[in-house]
Amino acid sequence: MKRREGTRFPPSRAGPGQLQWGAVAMLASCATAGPSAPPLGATATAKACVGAIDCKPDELCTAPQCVAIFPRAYVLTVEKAKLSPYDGNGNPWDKDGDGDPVAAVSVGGREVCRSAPAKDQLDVTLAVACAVSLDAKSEVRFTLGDDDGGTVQEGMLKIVSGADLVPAVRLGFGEQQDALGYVRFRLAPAPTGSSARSP
Ligand SMILES: [Ca+2]
Repeated sequence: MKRREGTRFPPSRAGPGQLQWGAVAMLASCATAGPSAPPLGATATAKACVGAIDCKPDELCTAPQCVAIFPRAYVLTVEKAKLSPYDGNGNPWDKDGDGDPVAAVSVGGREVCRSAPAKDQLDVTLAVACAVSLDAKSEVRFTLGDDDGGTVQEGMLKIVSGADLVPAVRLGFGEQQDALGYVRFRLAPAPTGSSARSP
């Protein structure tokens, strides 16, 4: 049988440090296919729970029991990125139109995910998932910038500690914002048995 030539998958546009949503989803689904393991952070004295109200402030309810919030693996999903109409100097982000928001997340100085630039959309809905491993001292950095010719101009930097993310863990979402824009994210425990990149 003659082999067909000229049919190729489109090349990935992501660089080595850029995690793509599809790749994360695949990892998660593979990781949950095996036999279940005890939840990370579970202890012999773990309290039974059906919701967060049953657990201590520094615990999560991963039914049927409370587990420590840290350390454990999470999926941090960037859901929204919004740029102000002007940069920090009061100028338009681009000469050719509105800014092109790019959101990125790093943990401990290592970038774990980055959204594709949204061309001329100041307010963009995203679904960029990052597999992260967090402890109480983890530094999670959200970067929101304008993509200009492939170079990200950082318009906003926010550094938060893992401890600051506790309310987001318990509520499931949070926001990092300043005058130039904001990043909305959702933080959820990673599926049991899945792996995350170490900070
Ligand atoms: Ca633009």
